[in-house]
Order: sequence, then structure tokens, then C-alpha cells
Amino acid sequence: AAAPDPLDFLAVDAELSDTERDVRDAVRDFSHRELLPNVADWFEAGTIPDPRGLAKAFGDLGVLGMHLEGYGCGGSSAVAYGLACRELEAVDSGLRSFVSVQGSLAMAAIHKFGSEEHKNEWLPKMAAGEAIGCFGLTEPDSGSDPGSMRTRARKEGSDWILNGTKMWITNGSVADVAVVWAATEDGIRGFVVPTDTPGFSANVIHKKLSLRASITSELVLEEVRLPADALTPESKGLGSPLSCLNEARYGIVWGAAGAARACYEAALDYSKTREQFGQAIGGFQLTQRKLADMVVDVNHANMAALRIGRLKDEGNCHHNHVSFGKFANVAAAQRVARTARGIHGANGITLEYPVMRHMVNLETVATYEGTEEIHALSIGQSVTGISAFR
Ligand code: TGC
Ligand code: FAD
Repeated sequence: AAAPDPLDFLAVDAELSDTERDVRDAVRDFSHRELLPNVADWFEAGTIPDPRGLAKAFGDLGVLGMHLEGYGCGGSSAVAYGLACRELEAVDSGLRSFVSVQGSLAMAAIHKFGSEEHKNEWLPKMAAGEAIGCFGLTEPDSGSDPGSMRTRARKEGSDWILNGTKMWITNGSVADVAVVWAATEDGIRGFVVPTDTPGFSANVIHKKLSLRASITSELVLEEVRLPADALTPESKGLGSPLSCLNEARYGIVWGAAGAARACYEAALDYSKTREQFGQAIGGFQLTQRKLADMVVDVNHANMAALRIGRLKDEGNCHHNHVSFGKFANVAAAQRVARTARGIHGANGITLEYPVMRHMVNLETVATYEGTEEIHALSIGQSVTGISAFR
């Protein structure tokens, strides 16, 4: 047998179909050409300078809502979509987030719960990157427990009036459309809110130390009057937004594997070229132990992502499978990023190398889409049958 490839030790990618490999390569090429040369500057600036241009480029690449069927969307397999997320997050978690929020949250919510009119109006232009969407679930006092939300939608004649504040909303201040979750007399429902509706405003959140190549905003809804048909007719209770989260969390399962791989590859490269005490630091036993730990984490993460992706394509993926992947892969990526940062010594704290950027991004990735604790509790509930959330 051939010796293992240091960059794909367990040959996980050998399990991919030709179509899946084509998607992987196309997204990897695009990312290396268009994103990697710029991402450190965007991160340093604390923003994405041209979000509309980036949305259009992602639309042309075909990754926005690529796993959704119809309405101008790609209709790809779950594994192909996961590979796209992996290759994007190998560059930066904020860039995968851009694609996740558009395709897996805003578009998926409209696709699952919207009317035919919502789908026809929004999905084709969102898939093309001509319109940007955001997804407003979290509030200042309601994060892990979204069922406690205070945003309210009340009926006035046939209109809906929305009041409330959403917090930490990716792309909120650059979005054309917000999917806003609000409590009604009939439970939590989703609303399709064009962001130019009077009473809707968005404020950029500054001073982030993580996910800096991403725009994060507060949404304020003050007596926002919407026509009756702004309600997504198929949404029903908290399970509706949670089912969208499963889609985005699935992308994170793959994305975290990409961030881990990028950090491992940077550390491997550095350990072979950086010399101290007259030899490459990769020749020290302590460094080799770190590389071995990283290889294991990266390959475990890729295997878990592929297995969960195959389950999803077979129609056998339960949301607790996704919790397993998010819990395991984000923690693995955090271990790899931290170790890789150490291997880079002083260089590791700069934006000249990707490792600390990934390391601090992963602090966000461990928090959003269900914190590490929330996914631990989901797995715990799944295996014991006992809920420990409250
Ligand atoms: P609970 O009573 O357990 O559940 C309410 C209903 O929902 C069902 N359900 C799910 N359905 C689909 N998918 C899931 N993952 C589901 N989890 C639960 C459940 O069966 C029930 O249905 P029914 O028919 O019986 O009513 O609800 P709970 O209030 O106890 O909360 C459960 C908990 C804590 C797991 C949930 O609220 C949770 O996941 N909290 C974390 C919140 C979160 O992840 N927010 C993310 C916001 S979006 C974001 O962060 C975007 S980041 C950008 C990016 O993605 O890149
Ligand atoms: P809290 O829920 O207050 O949690 C604080 C701590 O308490 C955590 O460690 C948590 O694990 C722990 N905790 C909570 N409950 C329990 C429990 N039952 N048992 C044990 N420990 C518990 N949201 C959106 O809706 N849309 C977006 O686009 C979006 N984008 C985001 C982008 C960024 C950069 C960030 C940082 C967040 C984003 N979020 C978004 C919000 C994100 O989903 C929330 O931050 C996350 O759900 C956690 O909520 P919280 O921050 O209020 O923390």
C-alpha cells in the first residue's frame, strides 16, 4: 500500500464522487484566487468591504443555496454543499458564514416555510447573489433559549405589526431581506421583511475580536407594518427556525474541518522550514507529537463530516447527528488552531499567517449555531432520553 498522504492521511477524499470532487476543486480554486489574498486585510479592517460584490461572486460560483431545489438554486447533494463549506472555511469562518446565512438560513427558511410568492420573489435573486438575506432569531436577552424571545408580531386589520430587537445578526446591515422570527398569538412564526420597510433599522456591531471578516448587526423593529402575506405560511413554532439551524450547523460540521485542515497544513509547512537549535522544529519529538494530534483531529473531523453528509443524502440525518458533528468538529478545530498557533511562535500571532485568525474565529463558531454546551446537552438528551436544558 502507498504511504499515507500527509494532507489527507486517511484518504477521506478518495470516498468522494467525481461530481463532489469537481465542486471541491472549483470552490478551492475560487477561494485561493479571490478570497485568500484579501482575507487578512478584511479581517484587519473588521469588515467585508464590498459585500454586494462578494455576494455576486458567490452567486456566480453557484454556492448560494446550492443544496436547495428549484427557484434558480443548484440542487446539489448535501456532501457537495458540505465540501463547499469546508473549502470556504479553510480560508476564513466569516466567509463560510456569509454563504451559510444566505443559503442555509435565509434562503432555506423561505424555501421551507415561505409562500410560492416569497420563493419566486426572493430565491432566484438570492441564489444569484443579487439580493442579500439575513436571519434574525437571537435577541439581546435570548440566545441559547430562543423560545424566550420578546419580539412580537400583532395583527392590526389584515396587517402585521412587528416590534423587537434582534442581536448578532450576520449581514443584518447589508441585507435586502430579513427573515425575522417573532412570537404571535399562534406561537413563533417567521416573517419575510424587506429591509427598506419603515421602522426597520440595523446597526453594525463593532469591536469584535473574532469573525472580523464578517458583518454582524443589531436589528431594530419599531412598529414595522407588514402586509398579511409577509407571514411565512408554513412556519409553526420554535421547531421551524430550529430546522433551519440544522442546515447551517451541517455546513459548520464541514467548515470546522476546513479551518482545522488549514491550521494543520500551515503548522506542518512551518515546522519543516523553521529552524532552531540547528534543525527544523518539525524534527523535535514534542513538535511531532503535536503534528500527530493535529493529523488525528483533522482526519476524524473529515470522516465525521462525510458520514453525516452521507446520512443527510440518504435522508437519515437526525438533528442530533448534526449536533454530534458540530460539537466534535468545532472542538477539534479549536485544538488544532491553538496548537498550530503555538508552533508558529511569534509569527503565529500575526495576520501574516492564518493560524491565530482561525483560532479567534473559532471562538465565534463554538458559540453561534448552538454553543458547545447546548450541543453537549442535545447529545446527552439523545443518549439518555433525559432533557437537562432546564
Ligand atoms: P424544545 O422544546 O426542545 O424544541 C421545540 C421544538 O423544536 C424541535 N426541535 C428541533 N427541530 C428541528 N431541529 C432541531 N435541531 C430541533 N431541536 C428541537 C422539538 O422537537 C420541538 O418540537 P415540538 O414539535 O415538540 O414542539 O425547545 P427548547 O426551548 O427546549 O430549546 C431547545 C434548544 C436549546 C436545543 C434550542 O432552542 C437551541 O438549539 N438553542 C440554540 C440556539 C441557536 O443555535 N441559535 C442560533 C441562531 S442563528 C446563528 O447563530 C447564525 S450564526 C451564522 C452562521 O450560521 O454562520
Ligand atoms: P447565552 O445563551 O447567553 O449563553 C452564555 C453561556 O451560557 C454559554 O456558554 C452557554 O453555553 C451557556 N448556557 C446557556 N444555556 C445553558 C444551559 N441550559 N446549560 C448549560 N450552559 C448553558 N444569531 C442569529 O439569530 N442570526 C445570526 O446571523 C447570528 N450570527 C452571529 C454572528 C456572530 C459573530 C455571533 C457571535 C453570534 C451570532 N448569532 C446569530 C447569535 C448566536 O447564535 C448566539 O450568540 C448563540 O446562540 C448563543 O447565545 P448568547 O450569545 O446569547 O449566549
